[in-house]
Amino acid sequence: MAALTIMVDYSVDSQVAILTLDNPPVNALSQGVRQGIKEGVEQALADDDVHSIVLYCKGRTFIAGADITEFSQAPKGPDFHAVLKTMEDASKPIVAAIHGTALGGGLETALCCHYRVAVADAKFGLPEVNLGLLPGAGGTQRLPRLVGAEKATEMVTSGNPISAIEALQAGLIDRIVQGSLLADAVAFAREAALSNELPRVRDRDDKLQTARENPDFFTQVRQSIARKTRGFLAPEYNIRCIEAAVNQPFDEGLKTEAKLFRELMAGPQAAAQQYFFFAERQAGKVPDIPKETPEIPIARVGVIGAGTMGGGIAMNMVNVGIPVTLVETSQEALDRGLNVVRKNYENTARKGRISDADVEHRCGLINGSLDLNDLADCDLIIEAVFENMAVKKEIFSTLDGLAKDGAILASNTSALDLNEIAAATQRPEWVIGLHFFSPANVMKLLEVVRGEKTSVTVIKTCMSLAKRIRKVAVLVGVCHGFVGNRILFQRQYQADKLAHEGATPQQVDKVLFDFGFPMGAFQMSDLAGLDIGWSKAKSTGATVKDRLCELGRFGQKSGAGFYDYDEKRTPAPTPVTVELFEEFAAKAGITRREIADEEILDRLLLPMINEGAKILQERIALRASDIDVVYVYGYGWPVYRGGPMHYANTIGLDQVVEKLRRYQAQTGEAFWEPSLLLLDLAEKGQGFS
Ligand code: 3H9
Repeated sequence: MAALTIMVDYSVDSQVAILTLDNPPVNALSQGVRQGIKEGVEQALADDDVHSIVLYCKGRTFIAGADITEFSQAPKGPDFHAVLKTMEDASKPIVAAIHGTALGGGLETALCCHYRVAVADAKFGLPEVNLGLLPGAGGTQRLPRLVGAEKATEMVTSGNPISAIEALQAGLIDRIVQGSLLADAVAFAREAALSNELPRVRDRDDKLQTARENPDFFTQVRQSIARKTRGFLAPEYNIRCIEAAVNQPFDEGLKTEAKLFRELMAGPQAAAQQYFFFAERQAGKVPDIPKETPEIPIARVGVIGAGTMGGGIAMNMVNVGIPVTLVETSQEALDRGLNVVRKNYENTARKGRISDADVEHRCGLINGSLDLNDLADCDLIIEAVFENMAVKKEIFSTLDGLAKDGAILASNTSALDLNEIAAATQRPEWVIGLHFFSPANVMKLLEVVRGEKTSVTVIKTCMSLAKRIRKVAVLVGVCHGFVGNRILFQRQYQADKLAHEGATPQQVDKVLFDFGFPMGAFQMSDLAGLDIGWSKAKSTGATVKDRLCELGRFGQKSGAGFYDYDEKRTPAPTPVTVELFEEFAAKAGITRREIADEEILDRLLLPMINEGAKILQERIALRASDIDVVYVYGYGWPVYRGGPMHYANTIGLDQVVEKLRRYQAQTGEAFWEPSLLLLDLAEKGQGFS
């Protein structure tokens, strides 16, 4: 075997040239790969003893796409399009041998081969949309020619990969191999050489016919994804490319694709989404945990509390086959919790996402109990009762007496002092916070809260467990509200103030919705429930929220809160809320006024950025990008704006400081004082990095 570049080897097996790519971890199309493929194909074409070529990848996957780290660098080495042209125009058949994931530029490379064979568990996709892009190397023009415009549109707008069997049925691949991938691909190449055919995807046209005959097709696609893709540019650009594939000759379509790709690549959304791709992966890395740190095997989990959170947490575990002991204080509460879990699974089964047998299997993995002693054999026990320090301390003290040695004791607290909870045990190093977000079976974020004494083994185990249950974990330190809620408190405070000063809740919410959040601050409060931490007996009616609760307006669940709700839970503005804000404003001597949307947005977002900077300064978060991961996955910050810290970088930290100072001068409030870190970075002309 001869090395063409350090990433590509060339060998010949009885007239079949084999190009072996080796660029761990995912065989991205880095410069050395592109160069190696081009030289390898040219060498094989020049070699009279070679009649066909196989493109094969070492390691865990076929090419998973362009090398994203190269996007921010000046282009080097052979142009990707030139490499693909050499392949597509080759006078000897090329066979792509696919395992793992053929994604993005990887699938585009395979589409420029004459044939594609794959192992049964391979996956195929064009996920560029998730990076704010479109497949810019012919993918939008070639894929619909093989699988039809309908399937191609679905793949490029969702970014979701398809399985080998689906790919075979759709015509994307030619064969699923059962034996050794390389040996079978070589055998396939021999057959191909005998056939004397060189099928090029670009020459196909038949599969585009259905879309051509349906003039409403693209309108329907746009309508069907409008809600899900609101605010994002890339899905629409991807659709335009498929439209070009349907309506333009191939080479014209390629030009359209190239033009739209360049536009996206130059824009802020692609930058934000690519930043976020790496931010998400970075979040899993904890610098002070040595590689050799052992992990505790988690074979059984205990969950205390079968409410919305406890039930959702249990579902996460049984979804990946981890049995759960779910403990409640009364049979009624336990039955209610178990019923909700079953209903959730039955709904998922009704949508066809799991089978009826899955429903039974998963429900069967949850063992309900009324006795904390049943948690004695659990490797991890997660307390998910309501937010009350005294109750939590009592539970942890009890757990200390009954949990086995080496069991991790976790609290799902969303704001309380984890160190105080840990101090209720004799084993604080085994105590950690696992802050799931509601609904816990859906939301991707998990804040892993590191107490003063939490051991690195416990942290490492919990970070791994998060991956296993398909969550994105972010490690945070102890403070009131940790990263997510602490920042949110600032936004809520301003939202409330704005409503006192003259903005309506729907104006505030619309500003946030238009920015890209799925809902605004008041709708979010209504969803969470206004009665959290409120009791009829102790209510003083001191805030608008208290008064709403006194009126029985607890939020969505009672059909009314800041808004009125119909049976479909659609919010409608109500004079009740506005009158309450007017009454409170009058009492406080606030003159109500019209407030511009721009001021509302500033006053909601700038304090979040400032609080994020304080969190970094206090080392509650390891890095600015971790805060962004918390906000995108836990609070609906639009990923095309990167997260609050990335967003601050795009505005410029000097601008952030200037605006904070302006509001400080206007109001005289210390609230607006910029954090020291923010001041320092702004002065140096730097961003959060
Ligand atoms: C594209 O192709 C544009 C084209 O249309 C051409 C235009 C002209 N580049 O996710 P993991 C790194 S755009 C560079 O933890 P997994 C990743 O950062 C691309 N690096 O593993 C991580 O590094 P580290 C279209 C990449 O097993 C490590 O690999 N393709 C790339 O959970 C492991 O990643 C995509 O969007 C890359 N393309 O998942 C696919 N991909 O260890 C993006 C990964 O230092 N990739 N890395 O943190 C993925 O979806 C997943 O990585 C994959 C593996 C499913 C492949």
